[in-house]
Amino acid sequence: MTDHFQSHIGESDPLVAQALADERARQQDQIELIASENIVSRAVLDVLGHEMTNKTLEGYPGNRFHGGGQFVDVVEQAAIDRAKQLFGCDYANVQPHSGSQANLAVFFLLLKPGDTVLSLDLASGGHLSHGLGANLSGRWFRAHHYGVDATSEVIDYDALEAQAHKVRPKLLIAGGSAYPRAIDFARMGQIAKDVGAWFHVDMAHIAGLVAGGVHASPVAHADIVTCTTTKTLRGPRGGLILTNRQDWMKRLQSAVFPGVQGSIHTQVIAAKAVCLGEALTPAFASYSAQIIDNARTLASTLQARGVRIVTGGTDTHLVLIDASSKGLSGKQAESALEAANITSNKNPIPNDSPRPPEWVGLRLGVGAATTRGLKQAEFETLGQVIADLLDAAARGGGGDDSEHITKQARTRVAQLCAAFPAGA
Ligand code: DSN
Repeated sequence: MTDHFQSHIGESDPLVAQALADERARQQDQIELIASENIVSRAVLDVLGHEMTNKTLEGYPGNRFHGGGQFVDVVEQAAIDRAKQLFGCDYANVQPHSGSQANLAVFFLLLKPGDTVLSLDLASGGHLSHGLGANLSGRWFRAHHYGVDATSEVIDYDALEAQAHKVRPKLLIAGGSAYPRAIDFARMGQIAKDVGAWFHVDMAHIAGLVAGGVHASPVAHADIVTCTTTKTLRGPRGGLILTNRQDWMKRLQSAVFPGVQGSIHTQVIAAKAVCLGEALTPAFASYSAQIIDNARTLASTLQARGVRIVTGGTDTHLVLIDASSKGLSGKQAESALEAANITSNKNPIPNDSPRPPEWVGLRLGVGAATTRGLKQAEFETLGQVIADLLDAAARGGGGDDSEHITKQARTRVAQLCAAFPAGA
């Protein structure tokens, strides 16, 4: 393939050029079901490779510490205005380098070391930046976690309310990385008010669904909202912070810069502006609706083949499989799919082992494949292929049977990849 990378980078750095070409081919030749991934538009890709990356700037539009920022000001202001319009809020900070950095800025704004936070348990779908012991948030704050109902596997809001009254958090956090159901932001916001806590929603995974109007928005219920611009929002790697709290706006700016970050990633901010502009279009709303239809089709197809789906279904882009329903660990299930060029990740499920090798969850997300154009019919095919692979892995022993199923699955995946090319 002769392209930009081979002609330009190939001369100066063949190793990197080869890895880039291989990665492009990998993306084209597999079906991406990692829930935090997506396929950005050509416009977003082009912007990420623009000379704007050369520009160093600190501060905010109109008030920079370095000269020459007039054109970056244009794109940062556009990103701010579009984020405000898209999510219906009064203030947006588009500078966080990631979702975790956005969360860190919120903690820096609102908390002191030793303060109490209450967030979703990791095995119930929470995120490591919400108070996990290995993360700064778990070391500096007293983190308590709420979980899900043992039977429905949906957040147990009554238990959460009782726990909030008991531990009296300064910050109640909603959201995570593997919770497939709609979150009741109104109820959680009320619980936070009742116990005198601030309510922070990390909508990283579902931001695109909120933008597209297929998941309730947290903005009216939360004091502060963070998200990434990757995942369902289908933008560059980076974070956003949104709030309607007029009294926090200035302090929040300082919490991001110089609180937890230095100079901005100028070209990424331009790419955020493009992604937010795309998310404001009717086409994006249709895309979000298709995500929900696709995820539900995938879940019901797998269920009909005897695969247990955590919570019994999905309201989002996520389908969380209990691989133990087929006698497999999450890692075994992930490997079985990977052998047929379907990419996913092992994940804990509620009440899972704390040890990753023993996790029995497999997390699937339909955002990227939906961008390729796969609809319900293709997700039904994909569900059958995945069930075949899990059944073959469960029978174990490798051998002809397993090789035959994997080969057949690879062929069907290759057909889907050819029919629905990745990227522009
Ligand atoms: N939080 C990780 C995930 O959900 O995969 C990365 O964004």
